[in-house]
Amino acid sequence: MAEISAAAKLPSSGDKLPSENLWAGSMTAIALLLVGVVIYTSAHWGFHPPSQVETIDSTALHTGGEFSEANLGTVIAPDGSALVRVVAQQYAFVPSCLVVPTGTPVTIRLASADAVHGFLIQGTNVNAMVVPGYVTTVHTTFKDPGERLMPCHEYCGVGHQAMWARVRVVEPSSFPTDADKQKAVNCAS
Ligand SMILES: [Cu+2]
Repeated sequence: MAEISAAAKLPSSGDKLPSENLWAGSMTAIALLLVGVVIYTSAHWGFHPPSQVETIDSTALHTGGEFSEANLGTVIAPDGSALVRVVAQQYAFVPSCLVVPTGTPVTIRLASADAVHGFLIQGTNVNAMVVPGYVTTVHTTFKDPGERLMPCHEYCGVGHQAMWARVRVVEPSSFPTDADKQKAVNCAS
């Protein structure tokens, strides 16, 4: 009785308890599931991190260049695709209501005038950060007409919760055009 040492009661080093096997197996399954989700969302839904590293002077957006006031909003390129330019600033997106056509490739370019912001468009693959000093470019296509919310999802200061825009998706036939085609359009056009 007294001869049984404490060490003899422990399982030998090669043994695994059933609970250990269960734990290792379920952790492996969860890790594989997460990898699968990443592959599925990137391949099927087109979720990709914005890979373009394009710099801009965030302190001078209002003084001219690509993100000057007349350029903010949507322009239709000669090939029919849409290009949307937006400035994110504390605590609004400019313009606050974007208009885009259905069934058309849309490129959205954002620049921040101050802090780090983020944006997503409900029901689409659009979800990115807007970092001062860089231009964020995302691509999408809107299938159905309607209105979608575009909130800022990166805490950017005390007014963050009020920072959101709307995206109005319309049939190409009812897309607004600027009379002299000099200015980008938005919901108010
Ligand atoms: Cu913000």
